[in-house]
Amino acid sequence: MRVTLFSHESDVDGIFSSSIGLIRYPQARTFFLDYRKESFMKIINQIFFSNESQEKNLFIVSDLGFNDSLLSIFKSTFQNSKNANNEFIWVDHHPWSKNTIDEVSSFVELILDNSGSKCASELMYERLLSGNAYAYHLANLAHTTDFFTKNQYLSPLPEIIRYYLNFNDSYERLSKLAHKIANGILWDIDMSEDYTRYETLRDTDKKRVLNDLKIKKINDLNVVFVKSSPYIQTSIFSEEVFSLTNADVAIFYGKNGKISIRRNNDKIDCNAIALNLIDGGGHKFAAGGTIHSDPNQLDNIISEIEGIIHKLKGSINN
Ligand SMILES: [Mn+2]
Repeated sequence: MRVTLFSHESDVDGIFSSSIGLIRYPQARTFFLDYRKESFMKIINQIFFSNESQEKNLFIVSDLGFNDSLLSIFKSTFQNSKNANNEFIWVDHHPWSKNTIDEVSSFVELILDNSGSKCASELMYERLLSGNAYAYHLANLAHTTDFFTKNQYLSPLPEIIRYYLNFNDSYERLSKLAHKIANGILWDIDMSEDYTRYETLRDTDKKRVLNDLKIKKINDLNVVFVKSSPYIQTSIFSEEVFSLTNADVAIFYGKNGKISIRRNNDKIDCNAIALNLIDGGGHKFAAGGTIHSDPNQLDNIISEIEGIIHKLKGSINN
């Protein structure tokens, strides 16, 4: 059987989901994707071209929410491929629309959790390796990272992942990392050397970014706007930003209009804001998307976020 694993590229949960898949299927090919349409088209292409192979295919997608705008193309791809005797498992903890679930559930085994209490790695563990002590440990570490519970130590993998995403060969680097983790290696000499290089780049960028912070009061929220950097791991850095500013919400913005949202308390859900952005998604603690307005003007970013928060707070208070 040919096994292909598609997983989220940008965090511990995504990489660990893939590693758990690799413990179960060491022969699997791995793909690491983001939320752009092109990424989802990679899934569709892989499924489409596999129909020609004689061997049976198993496709596992993990830690990626569904892109509803691609529903009909996914549906026909699944349908054709099912006829070729292929199998699909989609494991996810982001919210799925009822319509999508209804439309795809006869082609795909859906392992979804929308309780907001599990990460994708835990669902992968339960579905693929229930009872395996090492996979359980990985799932648990991913949970600690995803839910910011800080109840156990994790080597600086979130930052190593952030660092690797900056390279042209990020795919090879992430894939190697996922294989190491599948083999029980959570830290080694290569990671240690990479981390030292990374720290220099990160600290230079941190200084620059902290000089440019903007804080704005929107309704009852203090919102801090922070320039993002490819060398800064947003969730970890957001804690530093919160302790410096005592803001309720942090909006990290990049040149391309990409926004990451983190919160300091439960006054607002990050994904509620993100759902008003282009391709927005995520969960209560962390979410992201792309703004509609010109991303080169901070004022535009601020007023778009302001509009969204007014809308959300208005609909709650009135
Ligand atoms: Mn996740």
